[in-house]
Amino acid sequence: MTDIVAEIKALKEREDATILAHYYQNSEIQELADFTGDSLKLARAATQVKTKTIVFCGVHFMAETAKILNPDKRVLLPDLEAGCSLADSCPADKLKQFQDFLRSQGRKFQTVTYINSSAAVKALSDWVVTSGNAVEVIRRVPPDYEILFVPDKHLGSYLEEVTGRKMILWDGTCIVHEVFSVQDLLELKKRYPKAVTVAHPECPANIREHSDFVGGTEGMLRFLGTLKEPTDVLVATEVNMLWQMQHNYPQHRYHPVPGITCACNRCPFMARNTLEKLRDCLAKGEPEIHWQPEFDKAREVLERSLLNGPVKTTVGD
Ligand code: CIZ
Repeated sequence: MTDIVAEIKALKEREDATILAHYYQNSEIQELADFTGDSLKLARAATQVKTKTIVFCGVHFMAETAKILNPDKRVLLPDLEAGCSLADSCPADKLKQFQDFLRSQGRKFQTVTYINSSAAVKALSDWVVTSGNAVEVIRRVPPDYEILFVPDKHLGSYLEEVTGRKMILWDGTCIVHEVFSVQDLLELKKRYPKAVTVAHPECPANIREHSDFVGGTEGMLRFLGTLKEPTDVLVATEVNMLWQMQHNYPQHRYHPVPGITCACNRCPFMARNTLEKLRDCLAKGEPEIHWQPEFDKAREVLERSLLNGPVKTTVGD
């Protein structure tokens, strides 16, 4: 065990803390976390935590969600600047303006919001979805309502295809999934003709249409478990996911699909969390996510959407 890992473990004991880490965190952080998962799994895990403190190794909206679901716990995020391009693409005041405009046109709609959004945006929503429960939640929207889907237009268009529900789509994208190069994917397919391709639904349609499986990170892991033979797998999602794949299904060989401008697809926001910052936030008890007035309304929406009953249908199932 390296010195810093030993330090973090000792501080975790001292501070009575649980470490939750998203699959897009670097491997050292995932390795020492108590729970790893996608947003849905981690949001649910956050409600089961027994310790007084949760350290959320992920991005801001995820730590905020953990706090909203656990008002009495102290929730720490190693770097407060760990943001999200999707959340930034949909400011609450712009969403409110657009909702008011639709209402002024007499449109009857419900707002379905991807979890990659601020609490203020969640508070303006009817539903919050993750890549793991979006299909199930969209089936709960009454058929006589239109759906305003925010903020990810690619995930929204994928959900339109899967559910057959036409949606009004917000014009937001994830900077990581937006930049996969279809040319490089086709090159990789030539190099590994027997490979299967898995892509996240935040990818544009030109990547999804060349993929054998489209789904969130938990869905991807389940899919890999169904492959009978050791297989070459081309992966179009954040590159740290490969560690989790390798960890769970070491029999396959994983190849990241590169982005247009770089050799890998690493989320710069997720990468802001490091072992050093994790140690320091445990030692100092900050940065901490503090309760905000909009959390009360966001909590109602999150509980209704994420915690009510078991998830039966997931993206990619
Ligand atoms: O839902 C999540 O955690 C995200 C952002 C991606 C995924 O599919 O896990």
